[in-house]
Amino acid sequence: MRIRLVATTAVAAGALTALTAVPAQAAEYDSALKIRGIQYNAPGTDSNRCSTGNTDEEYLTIKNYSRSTTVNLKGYVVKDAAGNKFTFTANHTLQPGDYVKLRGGNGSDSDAGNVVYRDNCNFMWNNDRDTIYVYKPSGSRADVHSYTASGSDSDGNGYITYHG
Ligand SMILES: [Ca+2]
Ligand SMILES: [Ca+2]
Repeated sequence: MRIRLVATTAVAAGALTALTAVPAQAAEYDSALKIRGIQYNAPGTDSNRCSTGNTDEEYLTIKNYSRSTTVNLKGYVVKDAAGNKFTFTANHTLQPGDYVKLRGGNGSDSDAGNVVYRDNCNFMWNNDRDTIYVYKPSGSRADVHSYTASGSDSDGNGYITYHG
């Protein structure tokens, strides 16, 4: 985040410290689970054929950033800008530092393998721009990030890192 100081002479040392301490993400939520990153554009030519397509190469990674709390994904909801929605319906525990890849397509969900499939062969995340919403089972928001391919993916590999 670039901060442009206009009236440099008027800025006291204390104010400058406060400015530089402001995090790049303006709105952060009190949530253990946040978005680690997203492969919004699956490598190769997109094909949503269930048998031979590459929807499973499009994935969202959600990580537990808490140092002490284990979280069950059951009841968590992911939405895109258009309102397409996926609900984690099965128990899947994320220990501190643990993560899950929510992949498109069909496959075997695995807690040990850190993967859940959307069981839908259509792509969810737009290749040009979209917004990723994560909601707690209570309905309150856990995390949200918007992206554009031109502005958020500088190396153009279809992957964007958020909380890392
Ligand atoms: Ca996509
Ligand atoms: Ca990238």
